[in-house]
Amino acid sequence: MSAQTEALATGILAGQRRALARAITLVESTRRDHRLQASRLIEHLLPATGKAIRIGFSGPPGVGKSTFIEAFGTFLTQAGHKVAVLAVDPSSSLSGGSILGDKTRIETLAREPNAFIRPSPSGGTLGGVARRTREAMLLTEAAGFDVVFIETVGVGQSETAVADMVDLFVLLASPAGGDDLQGIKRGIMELADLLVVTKADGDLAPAAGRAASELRMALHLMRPKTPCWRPEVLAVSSVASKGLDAVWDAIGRFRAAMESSGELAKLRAEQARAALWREIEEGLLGALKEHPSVAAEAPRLEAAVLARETTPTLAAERLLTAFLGRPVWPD
Ligand SMILES: Nc1nc2c(ncn2[C@@H]2O[C@H](COP(=O)(O)OP(=O)(O)OP(=O)(O)O)[C@@H](O)[C@H]2O)c(=O)[nH]1
Ligand SMILES: [Mg+2]
Repeated sequence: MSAQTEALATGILAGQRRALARAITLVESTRRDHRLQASRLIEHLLPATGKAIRIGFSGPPGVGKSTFIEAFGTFLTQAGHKVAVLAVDPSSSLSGGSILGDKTRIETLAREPNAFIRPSPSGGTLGGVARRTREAMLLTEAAGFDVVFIETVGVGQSETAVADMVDLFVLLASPAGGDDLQGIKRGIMELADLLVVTKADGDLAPAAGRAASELRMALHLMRPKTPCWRPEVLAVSSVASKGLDAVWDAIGRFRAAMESSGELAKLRAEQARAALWREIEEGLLGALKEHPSVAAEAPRLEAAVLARETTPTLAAERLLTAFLGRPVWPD
């Protein structure tokens, strides 16, 4: 490890925000030497990671994610926690990012000395964005943050990517309710360990209560993710700071149940294994596409598949043979 990396590691372990921010910049860099340096750094810091509770947040647009993260994050820092807020938003290069997209809503939290906020890395595949967020999470843990929030925008596969890196997945729902449960997809609902109905204040309070009951009924019909925890539904008001303590209490009970049953260690081990194989898949695909013989033959074979002169299977076999330098299907 270079002296520079050593100094970064020391700074991070001492909880220095500048060192943390610089290390995350290395993680997000596309430069090979930066990525290598970042990987060495994280490997070195690994023993200092893993102590935080990792919480994912998702929910439809406008449900109140930013406002909730601001209120809940501030609630926790005031209770003495160190809270890191990260995001997975594959569209952030276009939209400007989820959390910091609306700076005004996280003003209080951003000023808290015990909070660290970093918008989603931008650009690249969802896999690439998720990897950089996962590594940033490890760095914040090494820097002493004991609560990590990871926000996702409610699009496509990013919920699954976030659920694959957190201990607990929180789905925010609006008080609107409705027959179709506000369009929350069943697959997303099945990821949730905790459902939080937002805006339970003023005129919306009764609707929030009804939405919570509906969600509880819907949950009864679902297979639990883990044997040691039944997903719960809570109602909160971020603007009135109501119900935040109940959310933290549920998170604490979730963590206790997962830890004492050994499920948390199992989940994290499973996540690490899956991350390893995703890295291998991405790495292999990248190497394949850059391979000179593959690059030379790919356009012609792709055209042949489109013109229905050959099958995707055979074309893939030829490209893989060119990559490996030996037949994929030996006789
Ligand atoms: N009454 C009430 N309104 C809220 C509450 N939380 C959020 N809102 C309002 O709901 C709207 C959306 O809130 P955001 O926090 O921006 O929601 P979001 O989910 O981050 O939205 P996107 O980032 O656009 O997906 C804003 O007008 C908020 O003021 C709450 O606890 N009570
Ligand atoms: Mg938002």
